[in-house]
Amino acid sequence: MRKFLFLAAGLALSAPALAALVDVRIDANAGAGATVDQSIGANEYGPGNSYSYTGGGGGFGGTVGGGVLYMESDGSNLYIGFQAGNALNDLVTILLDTQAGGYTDAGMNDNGDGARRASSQQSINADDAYDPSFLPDYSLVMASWGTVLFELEADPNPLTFIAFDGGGSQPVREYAIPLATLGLSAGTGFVDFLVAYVSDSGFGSNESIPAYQPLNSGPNPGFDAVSAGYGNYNRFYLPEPTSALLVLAGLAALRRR
Ligand SMILES: [Ca+2]
Ligand SMILES: [Ca+2]
Ligand SMILES: [Ca+2]
Repeated sequence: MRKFLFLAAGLALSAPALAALVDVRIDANAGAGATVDQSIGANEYGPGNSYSYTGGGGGFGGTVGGGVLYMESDGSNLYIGFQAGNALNDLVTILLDTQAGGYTDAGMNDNGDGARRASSQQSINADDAYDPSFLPDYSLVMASWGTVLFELEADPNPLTFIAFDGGGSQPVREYAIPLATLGLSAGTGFVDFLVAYVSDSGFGSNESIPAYQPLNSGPNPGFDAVSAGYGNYNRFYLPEPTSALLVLAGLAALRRR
């Protein structure tokens, strides 16, 4: 019911009120997931691979800013595909908001390794603000050495390790996360996310998915004490007939105007 009310309200609002939520994709095929084979096949992530999200910024060469993030789901897993826009030398940090509550950069601090640093800090010396509606619960980091999943925790606690895969494929990386691991269940809910790109030492880039002009148009935040932060985020809806039909009906009505 909470989601129904949110969707109904969202459809009634003008675009600027939703500016921080940039791209919304809806999984319209509950039975079809992706295949984790480090290759993006035709129609693997929705029709025409339309369950995709692009970014902005090129301070580290466009690996994330010129990259594409894909999502798919079936009854068991959330599938995340990433097509790098350039060499994957640094840490592609995908913050996932799947539950009520969550964390801010200012409230996390884990320097145990580069992936923990990127997940809890992004640019190491600045508090990188997110949109107030975006409070991530998990972080998936893709690097040349593989992919690692954490549950986020508040400072002074270390992040909770969940899983590691040592496959270092590029330019395409695919990974599956059981829905239950993210506190999700088949047929309900959505995943909000943003992607940052940070060096192992915590030197922040100006690249992000989705694009966020204040960050993307400036220099890399690097080791600075001030960052433009990540003011935008995206959403992927798990298949849920009622909500999906409601949104599609709303979009169709808008197109007819
Ligand atoms: Ca699907
Ligand atoms: Ca694939
Ligand atoms: Ca930070």
